[in-house]
Amino acid sequence: MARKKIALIGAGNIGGTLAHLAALKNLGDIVLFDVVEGVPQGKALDLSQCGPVEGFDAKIIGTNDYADIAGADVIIVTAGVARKPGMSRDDLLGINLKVMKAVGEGIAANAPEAFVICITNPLDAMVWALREFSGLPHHKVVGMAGVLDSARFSHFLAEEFKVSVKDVNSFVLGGHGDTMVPVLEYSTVSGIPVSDLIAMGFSTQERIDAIVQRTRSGGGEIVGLLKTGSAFYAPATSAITMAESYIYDKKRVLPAAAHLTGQYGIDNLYVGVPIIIGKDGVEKVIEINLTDEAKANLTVSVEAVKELLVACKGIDSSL
Ligand code: TXD
Repeated sequence: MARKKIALIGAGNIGGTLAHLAALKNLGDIVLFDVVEGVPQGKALDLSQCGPVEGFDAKIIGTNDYADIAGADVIIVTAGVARKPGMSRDDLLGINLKVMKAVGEGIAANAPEAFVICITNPLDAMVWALREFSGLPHHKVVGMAGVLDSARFSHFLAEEFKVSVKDVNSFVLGGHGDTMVPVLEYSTVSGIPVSDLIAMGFSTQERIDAIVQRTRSGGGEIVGLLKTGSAFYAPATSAITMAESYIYDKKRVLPAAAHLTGQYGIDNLYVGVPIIIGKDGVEKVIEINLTDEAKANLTVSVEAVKELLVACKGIDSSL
């Protein structure tokens, strides 16, 4: 069986980490694309030289030519500009919208059968725009944020409860931004709801509220520390998990920005919800019951995504 082909559009911090992980996990041959000359080629050569040590046979090439992504099975998009301290995700809108146009056209011309995972911020608007520009079916274009946001939430909860992170299962819905919705009702430790753990004295409501807030600003906390860029290890791991679910038809239930057609009362928007990812891409959007509070939070989050789309349409009249 021929090896899968993974194309990574954007060879920056996340792109390079994605290539490393994809090679270590033997997901397939890897093409690193970037507009900057030399960087994808240099990273590809460096990564290829891990092969003899790690024992992977993946072919890794760097390129500035979209023709090289031809026939890719999975494409992960990180192209664009990352947040600098003091810059909101939305400030990135104008710059990254233009990038999505170029990327969307490159994908449409060279790899229209691919499963596309968008990571570029502001995520919910960029994944929508990328889908529009590429013209791919909605179920083949998805945004990565929920897996990362949930991982951050789970990490903080595991630290708080002093339990293995392996046993923590948490859910974050809504847009990837300050309005994201960590859903406590579906967050558990080996099936035990957070509210029960609070009742048992593992934590207090105040401390959990603070964790919810820290999760919401989890990206900003790292930007503030790094000063020259944003998080990249956990974002890359999260996207690779989604790619694996597609490649191996795992049918994992993962929170991700998916195109909604009436679910949760939301139409024609990309919003973070639980989905099943399998060989057909987004195979199902799962509609969970939400408390009134979570519903209200989701509405705020959706309004923020809508505002971004209005701004996108203002910038590019073809949208
Ligand atoms: O949860 C999430 N979705 C995110 C999103 C979590 C963390 C970071 N998130 C966003 O991912 C971040 O705000 C950025 O928009 C992307 C990529 O982050 P990364 O840290 O990898 O940024 P870099 O290191 O700046 O890399 C971006 C690369 C860089 O090499 C540019 O030269 C390249 O993108 N770039 C392009 N590549 C191809 N085509 C075009 N047009 C292009 N423009 C820039």
